[in-house]
Amino acid sequence: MNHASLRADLESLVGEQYVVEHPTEYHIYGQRPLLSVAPGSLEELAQAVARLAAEHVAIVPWGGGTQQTWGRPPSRPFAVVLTGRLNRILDYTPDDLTISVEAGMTLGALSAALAANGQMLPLDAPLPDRATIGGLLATAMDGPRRLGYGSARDLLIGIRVVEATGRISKAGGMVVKNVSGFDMMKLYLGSFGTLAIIASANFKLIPQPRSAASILCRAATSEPLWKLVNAIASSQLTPVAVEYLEAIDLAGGPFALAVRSEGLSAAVERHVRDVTTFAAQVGVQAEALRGEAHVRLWESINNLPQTASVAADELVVRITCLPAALSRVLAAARDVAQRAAVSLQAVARAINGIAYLRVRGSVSQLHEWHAAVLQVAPQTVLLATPTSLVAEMPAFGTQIANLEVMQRIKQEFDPENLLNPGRFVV
Ligand SMILES: Cc1cc2nc3c(=O)[nH]c(=O)nc-3n(C[C@H](O)[C@@H](O)[C@@H](O)COP(=O)(O)OP(=O)(O)OC[C@H]3O[C@@H](n4cnc5c(N)ncnc54)[C@H](O)[C@@H]3O)c2cc1C
Repeated sequence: MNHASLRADLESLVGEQYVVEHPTEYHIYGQRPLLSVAPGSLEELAQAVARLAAEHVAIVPWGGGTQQTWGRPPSRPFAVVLTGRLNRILDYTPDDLTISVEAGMTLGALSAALAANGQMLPLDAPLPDRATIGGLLATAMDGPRRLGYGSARDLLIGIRVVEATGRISKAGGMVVKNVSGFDMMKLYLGSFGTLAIIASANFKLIPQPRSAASILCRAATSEPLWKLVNAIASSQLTPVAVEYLEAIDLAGGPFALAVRSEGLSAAVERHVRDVTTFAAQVGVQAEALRGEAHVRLWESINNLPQTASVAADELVVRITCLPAALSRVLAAARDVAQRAAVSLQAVARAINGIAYLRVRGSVSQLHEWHAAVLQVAPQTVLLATPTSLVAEMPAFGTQIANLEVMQRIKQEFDPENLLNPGRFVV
């Protein structure tokens, strides 16, 4: 690679102040980038990617940097392409309940803009004031409210990306009902930036609810809470989140269930009443939280999987399993934690079969815990790993579905393996 001419070309493209050689930020598991470049428009992004590709330089797309420890570290030297300057609203007609935003916009900024019109994009992410829309889509991050509103997969209606060659392409559009056909945009969801850099995304929106409250149910053991989950799941109630919690400070007990209701006041009050009744039937205390206490509880639930500031002895994982298997999987994870003497915190989308866990202990304890958890939950993904373990632990579990299909798609999109090399399963 000719460093000097690459740097000069990128500087003339995006402006001198937006290219930094060997920046001190943006390191991943101790690896520092060759350079960072911050394009200010879609065209600059496309041209910067084309220029890096021409020099065969690997690229790590970088949004807010909150999920850069997910998966594996880059397998060779890389440049980071920052999306932070691509943070504008491109198209927003509140009456249509649709919006188009650039990928570097944070979820927090987007939520604030929508709140001004009484609307929302009901996606939850850790550290919303840093997490960008691009990063959220690339990791297919999901939050507790996916129970009520669906995940990004259900809210995304269009996407614009820059491919590994610098070519701009788009899929979907700005209408809620797109014509049928091969749904290309879903490919980029959860692709960890290995197929293209997401430049902008279009979403359908939801009116903000008139009223919201939580019912927090605490128990000394987990069993009655799973009975409560079953009672809620088989009832007519439609809470937007049913979250199982272990060792969460704000929940105020070793085990808890947080049920979130949003909508008309009468519907919210019915949830409070009925969930309290179900809780009493299984011998569990229930408390209604409103206003600030309700908001803070969900912030702490959303932030549990954050990986922007993990301790050196901390492992953060995402487990997916059949919803019916979740209580068994979490009990096994807890038993092993007790045996290995590691501390464990968990939040779990109780009706969706998804859990996020934080575990702390020595390297050998974490190793023991993780190996045992893989036995019961082979689809356990590592979100943050102690640096000394990152090379040995299987980042995407031991049961990877459709690997061959993913390899063929990667080969088609990025034959030189320039985008996030080593990060994902392909
Ligand atoms: C190892 C790995 C492989 C991936 N493979 C693909 C892929 O093949 N295609 C793709 O589009 N993206 C794939 N991705 C990319 C992406 O990150 C997906 O995890 C993402 O698209 C998940 O979608 P989701 O958010 O809807 O599902 P998730 O949030 O992952 O949730 C999975 C849901 O499926 C349920 N579930 C799990 N097993 C079963 C089962 N056997 N029967 C019924 N329900 C079940 C769980 O209860 C859970 O509700 C893969 C990611 C990883 C880490």
